[in-house]
Order: sequence, then C-alpha cells, then structure tokens
Amino acid sequence: MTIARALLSVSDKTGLVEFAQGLAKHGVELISTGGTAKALRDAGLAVKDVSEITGFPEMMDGRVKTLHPIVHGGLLGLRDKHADAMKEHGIKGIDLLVCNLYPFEATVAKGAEFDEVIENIDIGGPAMTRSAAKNHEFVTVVVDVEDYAVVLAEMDANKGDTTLSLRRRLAQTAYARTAAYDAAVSNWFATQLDTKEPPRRRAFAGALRQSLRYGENPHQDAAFYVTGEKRPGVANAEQVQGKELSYNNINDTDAAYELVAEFDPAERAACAIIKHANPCGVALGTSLKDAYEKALACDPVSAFGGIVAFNRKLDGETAELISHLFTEVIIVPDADEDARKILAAKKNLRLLIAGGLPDPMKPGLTYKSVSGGMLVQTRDNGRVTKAELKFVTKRVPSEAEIADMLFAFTVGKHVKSNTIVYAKDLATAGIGAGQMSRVDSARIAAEKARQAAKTAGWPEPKTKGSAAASDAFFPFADGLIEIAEAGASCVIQPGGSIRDNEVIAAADEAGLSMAFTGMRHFRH
Ligand code: 93A
Repeated sequence: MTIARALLSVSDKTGLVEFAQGLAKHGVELISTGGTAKALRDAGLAVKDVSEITGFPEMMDGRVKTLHPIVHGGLLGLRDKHADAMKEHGIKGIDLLVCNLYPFEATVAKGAEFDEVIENIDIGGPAMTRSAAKNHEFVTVVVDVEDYAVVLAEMDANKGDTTLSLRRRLAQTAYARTAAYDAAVSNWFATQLDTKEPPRRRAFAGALRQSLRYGENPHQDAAFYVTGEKRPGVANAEQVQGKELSYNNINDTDAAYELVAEFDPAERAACAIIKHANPCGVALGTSLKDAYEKALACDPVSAFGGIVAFNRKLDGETAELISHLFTEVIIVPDADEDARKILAAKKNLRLLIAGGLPDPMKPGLTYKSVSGGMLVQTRDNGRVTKAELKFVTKRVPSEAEIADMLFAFTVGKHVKSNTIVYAKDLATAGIGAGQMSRVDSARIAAEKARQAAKTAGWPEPKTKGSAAASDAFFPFADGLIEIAEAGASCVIQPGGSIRDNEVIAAADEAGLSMAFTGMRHFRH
C-alpha cells in the first residue's frame, strides 16, 4: 500500500522540510499542526491544517490539537477490518506519522519553573505515536530525525511504500521513545515531591515484579523489575519453596545461574557456589554430586550461606548433600521428586526452578546506574575456544591443561575484577576477586587454595600443577611470578600489554606454558 497521506507534527524541525519535499515528490498529501504547517508553507509546500480535517480549531493554548477521532481513527483503523467503520464516520487513513515531542527533557535541563515544565508535557504527540506504532501493519511512524532518510529510501525503492520489517523496527523505536518520555516525566515529578517515593512507584524501563522488603541494606528501599526478556533465570524462575527472595539473593542467584549456564549440561554437570556475587567454588563433574563436592572443596568456609546453581536437573542424592550445609538459594533447570521432597524439609531454603538454561552467547543488554545517569552495554557473551588460543611460551600445555585453562578463564568472566582463578581437574582451586591490584588477586587466590588444602587435609594446595586465568592482561611480570610461585603450570590471559614480552620471558623462565585469548573479561 503506497503512502498517500502523512501527518507531520514536530517540535524539533531539523530536516523537516527536506523530508516533506521528498514525500511531496511521491505525491503524498501533507497534514500538519500549527508551527509545523507554517514551516512547511514557508518552504513553499502545500499543507492541510489538522483543524481543517478535524473541524475543530487548535485550542486551549495548543493542549488540544490532534486529540480527535478523525486523527486517531485515521492512525488506528485497520485498513481491511475497519474499512466500513472508517467510511461510515468519514475517517480517511493516515499512512505516515512524523512526530517528535515537546522538548520536556530539555525544558527540565535548562532549569525551567514548574508551570513551564508542565506545559512541556506532550500529550497529543505520544498518543499519536502510540496509535501509529500499534497499527504498524499499515502505518509508518517516524519519531527520530535520523530515520527520515531510510523511509524515503524505502519509498523510492518500493513505489512509495515502506516494508513491514521497517515499520516494525520504527514501531519499536516509537515505543522506546514514548516510554523514555514518560519515565522522564515521572522522574522529574519525583524531584518535585515533598515525600520520598519508593522504587516501586518510580518509572523504569520494565514491569514491577515485586516490591522487596529492603535493598542491599535494611535502610534502603528496593523493588524488582522485569524486562520481559524470556531468559531462563532468576527473573522468570518458579520459586517452589522458601522465604521471599531478598535484593542480594536475586543478585547472587543471577550470578550463579549465568555462570553454570556457560557449561553444556550434555557434556558435564556444573556447579557454582556464590557469595556476594562472586563464586567461592565452581566445578564440572561426572554427576551433580561430584560437581558439588568439588566446588565446595574450593572454599568450604565461604560456602556457608551461599547460593548454589547447577546446570542439570537436581537429584535427591545431591539435594541431600546440600541440605547439610546452610544454603540460601538453589537454582536449577529442574528438580526431581526426591530432591523436592528432601529440600521441602528445609523451610527457609529457596528452591528456584528455571525451566531451562540461558544461552550465554545470546545478545542482550546490561544496565548500571551512575549519579544522574545509567550505563547500558551489550551483555558479555564473548567466549574463547581452544582454536582461538595463541600459545606464546616454549612449554606446550597438555590437553588436560588446556581444558583447565579454558575452564578457569570462563569462570573468571563471572568474577569481579581484578580476577585470578586457579583451576585443576575442572574445578576451581582458588579464586581471587575484586582486588585493586592483580598481584593481590593472585595472592589471595593462592591463600584460599592453601586454606582449602588445610581444611581437607590435602598434602599440598591444588594450585600445584593448576591452570591460572587472569581476566585482563598482566601489566607487569609480577602477577605472573606470583602465579608461578603458587605452583601453577600454565596461564591463560588476554595478552596485549606493552610489556607482553617481559611477561612471556618470566613465564618461560618459570617453565610455564601461557596462552593468549585476545579477549578480556572485565566485570565491575
Ligand atoms: O499539547 S499537546 O499535548 N496536544 C495535542 O493535541 C498535540 N498534538 C500534537 N501536543 C500536541 N502535539 C505536539 O505538538 C507534537 O507532539 C509536536 O511536538 C508539537 C508540534 O506542534 P507545532 O506543529 O505547532 O509546532
């Protein structure tokens, strides 16, 4: 269906005239609101006023301009199903909406008074934008000046029409804009109140799942929002028993489950035990019980009150074992009858059934707040395979060592930086997390391994003959020397430091093998 009629109503008039000229070339009839119509007429274009088609003048200082069934019926009417209704009420379809909103955010940013800010809350614009986006099957909606060119290009290529694929993409952009706009309005209102609003009544890009009892600390308010992403994990899991999850539980459970999802359940059972969002033990095993025992051995002291995740259906034998140690949360893809029965006796323990494992390679976004803003980035879905490793030392690692290297590096991706992870026989031997210096992380990880050996009565710590992973390159050789002293036989790290040569020389001198991944896994 070619675009025959367009409604243009924009506050930001950048690129408007050129776009409208392009539309006019396709014979599109232009309809517009006051200021936009004037700008188009001044450029010599033929425009119809909205008031002419609605039969109502723009009124109440412009508060009511386009809020009329003639406009909304023209945007919302399904061209097939609603054709009769449109005809009966004299409503002609509007095939293209070009709309950007009153500059609410800019008005707030310039420090305007309350009344001026209120006047800059656009009502008609978002209403039209949402109507047009809902009806994207028939209507093209453009809210971003940057999209003018792509619409004209498609019209040129498709005899004046746009593709459904573009209309869908533009509809998504449109709702993102109206959502952000309303969030900005709500957030500004929150600054104008004499009461503090708890998070559950603040606007976020998500739906409120649950008001939490408190945040990271008891004096903080908190709420849990869900984005709607169908990712198996803490937001979409079924809680079959136990107390309500706390803010910290949710955060830690997420860390635990995302970690075990790195390991294919068809190959090996994986277990991660998490404390304060960092793993204190991770292992792969022949069974869940085997993986749990190996993970627990890494740091049995820290595991008390931890969060446990598995990548396979939980069985009774493993549930029995976990029930001996105080555990806050267990998250698994599923649990068998035996496991459920055993854990049911532990009233406070939360059991979450996720129904599947999240795909660690799937793209997605992560968010982090900073003062006055929010950082958004794509999820760290990077993964290094054996084929991508670059071996840089004289000593060549064995297959078992390479497996431990890759395992340690994958675990390291889920540990707060600076990260050093020692691993042996596909189990962590010592984890150093969150230090400001990489050398300190290496030392702490080795000390953890010594403590584990003491607790278990092993003759020597598991760092002996282990693989060590570093989440980022070694800026100096000191971190590597620390690792050699802990008895590791091989090292995996991104490489890319200007002192790589010094680090390689130190590895050669200590008789270590070292692989570069070319990929960094900072996590802050
Ligand atoms: O005041 S409104 O909320 N009421 C309306 O009916 C309405 N219709 C369009 N704001 C309304 N608009 C907005 O006017 C558009 O979103 C656009 O930002 C602006 C364009 O006005 P003009 O064409 O007069 O510059």
